[in-house]
Amino acid sequence: MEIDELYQKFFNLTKMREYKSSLEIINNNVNNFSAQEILVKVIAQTLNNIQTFDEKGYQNVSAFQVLAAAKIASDAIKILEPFLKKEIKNSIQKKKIIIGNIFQDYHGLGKEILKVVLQANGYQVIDLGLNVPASKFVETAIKEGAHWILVSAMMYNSALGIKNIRNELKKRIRKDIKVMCGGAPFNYNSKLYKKLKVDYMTNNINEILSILEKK
Ligand code: B12
Repeated sequence: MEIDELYQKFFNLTKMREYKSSLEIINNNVNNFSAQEILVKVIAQTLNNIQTFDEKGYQNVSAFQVLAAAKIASDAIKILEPFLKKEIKNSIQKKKIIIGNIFQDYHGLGKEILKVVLQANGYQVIDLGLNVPASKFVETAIKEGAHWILVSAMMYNSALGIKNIRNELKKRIRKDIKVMCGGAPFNYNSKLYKKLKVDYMTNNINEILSILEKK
């Protein structure tokens, strides 16, 4: 089976809210593909494609289907976590990284994927969770001696709040703490992160790792 075929099967089962079979197909394929590939090309893709709209703006799936897909994805991520840790042997970095969803944003699945990938690569991740005020990101980074804040946003309006992280850093004169952001709104507007005074933006997992390694 190719990865695209696994995606299609997982997508169809998830859309039909087939909880058991969706997780079964992940379990049956953990040894056929890398865990990171399944996370990005199967699970993240499924969530991003589950909800489409017709020309009148009506959704093709119900809110229940989206919620069920989120639950399936969250449990599938848990299945993959130990495999990801086994795959990555280079676990010597001990950099602390603060992650979280910006204020008013409860779309935590992208952040979960980010978290398991970072942990598997040896980073010490401090996850502040969902709906996190800008000041909390900055206070925690300072308290923990972390030099990176990674912030996730899935909605345009919540993404705008990311700008407050830079304001809080300025207030405390902490130019040494870098901010990286990611999430759907940044795919549609490539200049948005600059407007929010963020240092880096990417939605590509490999790129996240190479930015963190270089800086
Ligand atoms: C699943 C989902 C939900 C679930 C979330 C469950 C959960 N536990 O996360 C539920 C049902 C709860 C939900 C609720 C709502 N949602 Co919603 N949701 C979605 C959906 C279908 C998929 C999002 C998702 O999980 N994607 C998969 C993940 C894995 O992708 P990702 O987050 O992009 O992450 C990847 C990368 O972006 C990157 N990344 C992510 N974060 C970061 C951070 C950094 C630092 C880096 C470097 C990279 C990075 O790495 C990840 C792995 O590859 C999208 C539609 C879509 N196609 O995007 C709508 C969507 C985001 N939702 C939307 C809306 C409007 C809402 C609600 C307001 C609906 C309502 N009326 O109540 C609420 C708001 C809740 C809130 N305040 O946050 C809108 C936002 C529109 C906008 N203007 O911005 C969307 C786009 C749907 C739409 N087209 O209208 N939602």
